[in-house]
Amino acid sequence: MKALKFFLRMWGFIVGMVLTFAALPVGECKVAIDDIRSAFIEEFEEISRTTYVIGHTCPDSDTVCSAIAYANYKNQLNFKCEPRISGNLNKETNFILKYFDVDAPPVLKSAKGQNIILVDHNLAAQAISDIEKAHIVEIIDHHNIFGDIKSKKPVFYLRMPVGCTSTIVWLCYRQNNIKINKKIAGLMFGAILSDTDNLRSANTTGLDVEAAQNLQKIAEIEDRNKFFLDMERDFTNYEGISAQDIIFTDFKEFNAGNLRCGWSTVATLNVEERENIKNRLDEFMKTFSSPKLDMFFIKVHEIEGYTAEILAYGAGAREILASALNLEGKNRFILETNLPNKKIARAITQTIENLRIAA
Ligand SMILES: [Mn+2]
Repeated sequence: MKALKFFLRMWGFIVGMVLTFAALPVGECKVAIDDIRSAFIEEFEEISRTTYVIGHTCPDSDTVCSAIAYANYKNQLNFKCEPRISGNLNKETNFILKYFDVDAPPVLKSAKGQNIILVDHNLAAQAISDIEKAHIVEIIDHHNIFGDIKSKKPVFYLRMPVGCTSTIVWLCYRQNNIKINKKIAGLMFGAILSDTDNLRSANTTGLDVEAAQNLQKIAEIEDRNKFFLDMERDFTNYEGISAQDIIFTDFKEFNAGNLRCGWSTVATLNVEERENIKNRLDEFMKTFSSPKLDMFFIKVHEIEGYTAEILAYGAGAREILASALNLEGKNRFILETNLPNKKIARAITQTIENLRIAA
């Protein structure tokens, strides 16, 4: 009897172990995922036609590089895909493409009637203008879901809370055991550094770090920091650009309580440049006024050491900023580690609302 009990117990243990380990490898699932993906694309009558992979308007490096890398990935799986862009490339993206000797994708003039894969966005306002007339077959993205892109049929929607779309594309290659060539690796590497500020921004995940390390090796880049600074040098060169243009290149507005605030973000290369630009912008702001804004904030950050200084203009703006950042009594608002704009804007809004309640 004892022997039987022991045998049953051991049998249960062995079966349990087998089931556990059988469930661990995801190899079997990967094939299934790709079957689903191809089934969706094949449902469209125009399957023999090319599917265009395209990112958002005002293209940045992630949107362009992910479109190229994802089209390349789909082609390895025997789909007919080509990357497209929806606007002019910025200096940073031009640097990456030139560095790895890759041609810029052509501009897609119209999405009407085309098979489209969206990368790096899921918002109609950021998509090519006639997106509602397209057959969207996939969305690969890492942003919040706004949900105003409509599809006529079920789409393959791959969305992960990581720092960069290229990290998701890298994962697609890995999960399907598809070799990444040096050029494609370089593009994805550049995109990840761009979207994560060289793996330092608050949205950087372990997966972004792993992807960047792997891609850096394939792309044969020796020094990541040097590559990043080279990539940003042109992008942060404001020679010949007016203070007003610098301030309004990356500008947003937000409501804080009953106040309307302006927020400008300016990237510089290092602390010295941060100081230079700060002085230029501060000089300009003494003469600037906007009738519809109550407060105006400018964040000048530098990418070498990842510090920032925030400038505040308008009645009470400095006091509110000091309180929001816990920097009361300081005459300059310097962040030893750069913070996301959203986080600062939220703190400002909270401070203003608290004041309103107290009053
Ligand atoms: Mn992105």
